[in-house]
Amino acid sequence: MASTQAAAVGEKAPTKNPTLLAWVAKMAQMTQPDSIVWCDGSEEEKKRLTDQAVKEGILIPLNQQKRPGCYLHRSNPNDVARVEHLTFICTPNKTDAGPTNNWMDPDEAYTKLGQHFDGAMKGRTMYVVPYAMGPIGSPFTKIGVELTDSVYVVLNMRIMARMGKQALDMLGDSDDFNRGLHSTGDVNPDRRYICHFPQDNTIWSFGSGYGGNVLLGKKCLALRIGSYLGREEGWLAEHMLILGVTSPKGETTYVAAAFPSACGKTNFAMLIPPAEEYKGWKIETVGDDIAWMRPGPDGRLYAINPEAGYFGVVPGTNYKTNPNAMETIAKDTLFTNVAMTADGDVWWEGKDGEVPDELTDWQGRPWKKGSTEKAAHPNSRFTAPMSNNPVLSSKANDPMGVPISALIFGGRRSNTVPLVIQAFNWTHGVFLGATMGSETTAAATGKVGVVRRDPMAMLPFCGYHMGDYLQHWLDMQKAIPQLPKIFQVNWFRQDKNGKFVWPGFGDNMRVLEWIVNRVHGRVPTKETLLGWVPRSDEGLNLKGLDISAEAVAEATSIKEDEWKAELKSQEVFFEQLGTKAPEALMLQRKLLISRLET
Ligand code: SAT
Ligand code: MN
Repeated sequence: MASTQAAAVGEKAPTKNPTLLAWVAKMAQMTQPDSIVWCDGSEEEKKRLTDQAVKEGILIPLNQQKRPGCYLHRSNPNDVARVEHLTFICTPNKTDAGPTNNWMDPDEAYTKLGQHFDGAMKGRTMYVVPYAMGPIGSPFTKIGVELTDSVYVVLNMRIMARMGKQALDMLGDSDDFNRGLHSTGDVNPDRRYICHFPQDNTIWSFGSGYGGNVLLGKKCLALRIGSYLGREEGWLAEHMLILGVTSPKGETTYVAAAFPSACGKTNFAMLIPPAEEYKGWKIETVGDDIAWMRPGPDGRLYAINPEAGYFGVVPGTNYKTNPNAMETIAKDTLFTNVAMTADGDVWWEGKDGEVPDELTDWQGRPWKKGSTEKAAHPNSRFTAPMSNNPVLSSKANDPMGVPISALIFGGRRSNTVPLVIQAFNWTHGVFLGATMGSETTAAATGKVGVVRRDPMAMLPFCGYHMGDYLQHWLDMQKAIPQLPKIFQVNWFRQDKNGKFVWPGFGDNMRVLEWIVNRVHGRVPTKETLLGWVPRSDEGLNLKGLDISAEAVAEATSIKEDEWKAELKSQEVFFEQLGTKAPEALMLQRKLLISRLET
């Protein structure tokens, strides 16, 4: 059986890569699929697999007049988000994974998951999905191959990555590729594991069919394995959007910004500036979730978006919050766990227009207006090709990436953190990123709305010891002769009635303009104990902004009692890192404490 299968792998394979062939054969021997299909990424293949998914009820065609090329997928209700408690970093030593990751011994993990994978694809097809994270031919780009028994995964991967023949061609005969194995198994949360083996460049994911658990190029390769490779190879894999902002004078500045999942990265990356006050300004998207950054030949830090599509949060998206996203998802989009209207269109909480009287909810049940239950799941998602984005940057496919002038760290904080701060220098900026806190969202299972420390928005995505990761950030200073400036932002501050004080969305352009001006040394600033902030006279452009002076004051305020509590919580985090807490960051902490006390 084993050798017949190996032969079959070789016969139909569109490659002669011996390492790849041997690995596929070995995985097939373990999982025992009925057949093996090598994906080429063609249109013909897309049509064939889509038709098949529709026949099997995995995809529901939407109204093709209203949403051409769009389909709805309903996941198992027990499988609607990333599962951080079931996600493991499997390094030989526990300390290499660090205190912020779940750890499993690699031998134990291979054995344990091996038992689940054993025969898991009987009666199923194994799809071999070669994919490139990054533009084909770019020195930044990494190749992965995902073996999966889910046609939904294949159809998502062809949107999210450069998938198929192009990736296989780029790989050639090299053995340098990420080995990803995925089976939906029986979608049982008790048998669900997302395991990363950084030393083996391997990912095994079992028992889920959802998003970041199974589209292995995204969080698993581009961030967890990516961050590990980045440290070894001297670059940064970050949970950051990348955008270019062009002024009316034609000057383009690129920034990268880290926010936790479901905190508006996609909205910020596609922002439309206020029409009146920002005539002639333009924002263009390079990426909405992940940045791979390395020093370029001119000494600046260059970034690519390794992805080719967006896996964005649907609820709250509308023509006011993000018109470009609405255009992006108008065609050729896969929707997961949204509601459906009677005429076969999609609906979600926060969509434009009247709430329909009747819908089919995300679980396929009848839903009536006024129901206390949400019609769309709060973590329902769209998967859309980035080529649909009306403001896609012409540099999104540039193999050299874009030069980054500013790095921004933003959490979701209803208090404490002011609207915008510029760090005093690189080390202080790393401190600001390291001490980020954010209120949890529906992007991961667990309680929503509790503040947790989320350094650089990488808490769930750092593939090694968080202390080493922060030290790597500090060390990068020496490798980048022209350092980007570092900023911290918070769009989510609330007043005492729980109302957001800053309007956010398009008006975040005002903060971005200040950041751009600071980068180019054009505006004066005010020093505070936390960092530099906009001056009240020559600071943020508030022209035409429909909010009170008090609200702006509230959004930008620094309250010392809140900061005393914040420092306590930061202390707990640093203590967790033990001896690996970088000395330079501990000194930053001490300096901040002394500034607060004097
Ligand atoms: O990890 S997902 O891709 O499911 C989305 C996210 O949490 O950012
Ligand atoms: Mn993300």
